[in-house]
Amino acid sequence: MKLALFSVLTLLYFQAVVSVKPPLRQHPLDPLTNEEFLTVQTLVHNKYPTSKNKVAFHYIGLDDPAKDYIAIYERSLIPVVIRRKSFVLAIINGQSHEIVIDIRLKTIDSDNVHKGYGFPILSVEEQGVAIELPLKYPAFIASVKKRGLNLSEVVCSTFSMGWFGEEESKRTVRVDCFMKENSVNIYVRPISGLTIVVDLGLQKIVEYHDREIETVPTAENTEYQVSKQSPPFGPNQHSLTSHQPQGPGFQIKGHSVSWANWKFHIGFDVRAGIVISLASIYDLEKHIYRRVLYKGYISELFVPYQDPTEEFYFKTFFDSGEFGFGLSTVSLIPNRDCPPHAQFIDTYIHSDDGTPSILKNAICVFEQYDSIMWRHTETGIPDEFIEESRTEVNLIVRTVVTVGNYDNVLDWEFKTSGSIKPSIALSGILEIKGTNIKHTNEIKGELYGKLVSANSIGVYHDHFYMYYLDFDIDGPENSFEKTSLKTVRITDGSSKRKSYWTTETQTAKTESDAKITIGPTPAELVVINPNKKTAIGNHIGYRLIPAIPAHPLLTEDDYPQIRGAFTNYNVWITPYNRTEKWAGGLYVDHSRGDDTLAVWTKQNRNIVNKDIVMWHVVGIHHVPAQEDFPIMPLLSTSFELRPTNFFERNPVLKTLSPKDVPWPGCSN
Ligand SMILES: *[C@@H]1O[C@H](CO)[C@@H](O)[C@H](O)[C@H]1NC(C)=O
Ligand SMILES: *[C@@H]1O[C@H](CO)[C@@H](O)[C@H](O)[C@H]1NC(C)=O
Ligand SMILES: [Cu+2]
Repeated sequence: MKLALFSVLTLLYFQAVVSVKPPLRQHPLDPLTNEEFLTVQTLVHNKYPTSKNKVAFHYIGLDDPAKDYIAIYERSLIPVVIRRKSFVLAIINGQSHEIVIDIRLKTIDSDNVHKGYGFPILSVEEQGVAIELPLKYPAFIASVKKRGLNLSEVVCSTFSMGWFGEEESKRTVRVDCFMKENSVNIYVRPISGLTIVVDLGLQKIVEYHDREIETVPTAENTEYQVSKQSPPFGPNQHSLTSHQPQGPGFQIKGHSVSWANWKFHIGFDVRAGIVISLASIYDLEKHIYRRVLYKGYISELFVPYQDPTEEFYFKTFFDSGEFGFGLSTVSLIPNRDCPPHAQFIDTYIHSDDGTPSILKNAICVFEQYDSIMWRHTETGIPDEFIEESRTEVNLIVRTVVTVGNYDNVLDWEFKTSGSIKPSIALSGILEIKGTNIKHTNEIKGELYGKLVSANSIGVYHDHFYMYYLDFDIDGPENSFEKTSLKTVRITDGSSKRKSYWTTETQTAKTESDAKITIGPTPAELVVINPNKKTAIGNHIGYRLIPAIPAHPLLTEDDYPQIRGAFTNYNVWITPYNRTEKWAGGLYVDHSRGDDTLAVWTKQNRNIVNKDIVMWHVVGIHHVPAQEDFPIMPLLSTSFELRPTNFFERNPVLKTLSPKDVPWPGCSN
């Protein structure tokens, strides 16, 4: 033993002497590096040489380490061996393979063929091939000519097709085409009346119909590039600077962030996009970091359009499972998407041949001098005037995911008071359906949307974001409590009042108890640690302050709703299960809804004093209006995870406001 310890110390000493700056140790939750992607690519290619096999990588990600392993990793003082494994979905000779690779040992641990329904995420490259096909397809060229349009000004885009009860499913996409003539705003200029279906395996058009002709909306007033706009500009906005003379209040080491009383890890995945892990908050009284969230990310985004005609019925998108939130993450624009004092993190994504490429400025981190943390003006004490106010400084972690026409601005906001506030803001361009109608007085019958400009229908649709929130409130064993607020009638004349309200708390025993529809009856939804109490005896916990609820309006037997059944409730609780990551299923393209959260929870498992996961649906019903055209100002929604008897008292009671910065020309 002594000898071994001696060798370790010698080794450490030796390393300290040799390397001036030791390389940053990899964290087991770090996203795959460039080299790791290449190792995965090589190992799969070694097993399936591309000379003899057709190999396409549809997902390469980190294979989640077991939570027990992470607990050991976090506790150990001596560095443990970093486990690095990758989970791969590859289509090899037409079959979906699930491959687990040990990156460190350079071995393939397992390789199974998926036999069920559905297909993996579409690759960017195969979609790139599909959108070129119509431009060389004689029937399409004839249709373009018939409409009097210029083929050189046509661009096309791919749309996942869903599943509508057909017995056999192939990997197909619909292709819609648009005019890019005189405006880059292609999505508001669709060429209507065409059905183009491309088989991604065959890479050819397998179905084509030219149905009817509706006017292509004109390019007039659709441009949004500032360089193409003419005056007058306005309203005017004055300059504003941000200046942190002491530097940023946060530190990023690799992918680990520490700021104020928080520390957490930022991961990234080609499917999930940004992943927040190991979020812990420092307790000033207990002198320890206390775990709040083991992991949080957007598990799926379901966007069903509400036009059942041939033109639009299939448009029921699952943006994460079909297109990849990570693959659709875009580089942030410094000083525009994030303030001047932001710091950026790059990440890697991969192509369908497995080659990694860097995505610059994928994530930004910055402090926001927001508003008031707490305040009070006291006028009730004679001869004394008390006013106390503390500035609130928050930390924002931001990404933007642009899936085709829509831009999703996704923030994780951390507050020193212990709250985590995820928010979503939508921008981008409406999906427009062309029409011959130029004015609302020409409307006869159902439009399935609103006229937002001449010849342009903004089709009704929803955006349902499904958040995966694996709480570990002071440890993994947690319970879920619903505290209902209910009216009590006073009938015995004991008060001048006739009623009051009080609370009634129930612990959800099983998954069924925890399927929550947020409605008119108010309730507090709290994840507690049933094994820990505050000094005065309350169970420590974190409360969900939900987003404004949006309930699905499709019938439960409708095919898109079967696939998107995870939106049937606003909140769900499941016992933690490493494979239950994707609320819409692992294989979402052409899925049949047999691997959704709604199906898993039918097991009605016990969730008392267990490692539990909360699933929260944040929805927006979108009835388009003229202001959404030609490009939509941010439309936002958010929710809050707020400490509830987690601390003994207000945890920011003794937090000082940041020092005032002297500024030239300012008197105070
Ligand atoms: C069609 O578009 C191309 C490319 O923009 C342009 O060069 C050409 O002049 C257009 N043809 C007609 C007939 O407008
Ligand atoms: C984890 O989830 C999968 C899918 O729902 C299920 O098949 C499996 O039995 C679960 N494992 C445990 C330990 O519950
Ligand atoms: Cu919308």
